[in-house]
Amino acid sequence: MKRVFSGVQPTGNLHIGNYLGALKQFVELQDDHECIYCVVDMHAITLPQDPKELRSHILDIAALYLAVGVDPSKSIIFVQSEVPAHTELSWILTCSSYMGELQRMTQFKDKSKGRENSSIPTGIFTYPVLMAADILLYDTDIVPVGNDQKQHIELARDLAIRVNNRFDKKIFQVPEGRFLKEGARIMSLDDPTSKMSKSAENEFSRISLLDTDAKIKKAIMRATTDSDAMVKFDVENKPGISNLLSIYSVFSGKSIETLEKEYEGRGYGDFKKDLVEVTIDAISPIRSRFEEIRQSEELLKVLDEGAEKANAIAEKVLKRTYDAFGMGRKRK
Ligand code: ATP
Ligand code: LTN
Repeated sequence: MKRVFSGVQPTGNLHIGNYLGALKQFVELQDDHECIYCVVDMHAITLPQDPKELRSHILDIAALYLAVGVDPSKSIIFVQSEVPAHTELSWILTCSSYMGELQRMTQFKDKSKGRENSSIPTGIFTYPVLMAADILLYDTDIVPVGNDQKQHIELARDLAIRVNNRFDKKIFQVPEGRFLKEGARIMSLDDPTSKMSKSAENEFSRISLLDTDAKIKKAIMRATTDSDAMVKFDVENKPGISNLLSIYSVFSGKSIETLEKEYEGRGYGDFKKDLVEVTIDAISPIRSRFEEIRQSEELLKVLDEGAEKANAIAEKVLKRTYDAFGMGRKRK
């Protein structure tokens, strides 16, 4: 069975972009793959987090994994900082990476824009190396993520190939990204030229998986569209309605062409009203399952067991890497 690994940062509640780009794939893959899903709290601290909120968000994300349908009897679910090998491998990979390749990462460029070198946190610079360590530590074949992570996956591949070539031996499995055709990049509702984000200031720019029905309705009814009122998919000229069409399509299972036909000549009002209904139908069961799981002792047990299993796999790969590099003393 091929192995799958992915992670989500505990920096806030998940939105439908996270769900449609990443989590939906987590669930689809678990029947015929060996899946490992991580709550990446080490990544979250690349920017300052309130300690109490971070602790709470870690459990929120783990509960959301379960609420969307990740099944702990099939998949391993764990918290990154509970497996020390992530930071250990990250250092080794840091010593195999170049400043130039990290400087080219668009996420780093975005997050450091307008700042002097002296005030750019080192963590946002080396973040993709830690992500590569996450992936390579489990001999991962497939990494299901949204489109925004393409460049980071490419770096993980480059680092794996570089180390393998250096020792002329397969130390690391070379992973591949898995991106969905629809949903891989859900855009912001108030600015459809930038991606929907947990951290954007305007809460109506996103739909969170834990939003109330009233909030979902308000966000969709307010969503930016153009003035010609034609329900047509055209990302370049009609980015707002195209984004809403993508969301409608993945939640309803209907193709974009079918939806275009259905709403021909009917304007945006009808379309948005129906989209509200489709979105609420998809999200409200997740919300009610979340409430139950988040309070349960079961959640803590799942994470304890997950960390134990993850540690066992990661230790082996870390030892293999230490042996290749000649680190420490030889042990059995
Ligand atoms: P944000 O920028 O929204 O604060 P993030 O990108 O920093 O969040 P994560 O929470 O770690 O990050 O992302 C989890 C998963 O969700 C990743 O696989 C990422 O590619 C995916 N993802 C994030 N935003 C979107 C989006 N707008 N559309 C599709 N997938 C997304
Ligand atoms: N950088 C990712 C989160 C992440 C991840 C990973 C995803 C950290 N480590 C390993 C897949 C595999 C993001 O979405 N911001």
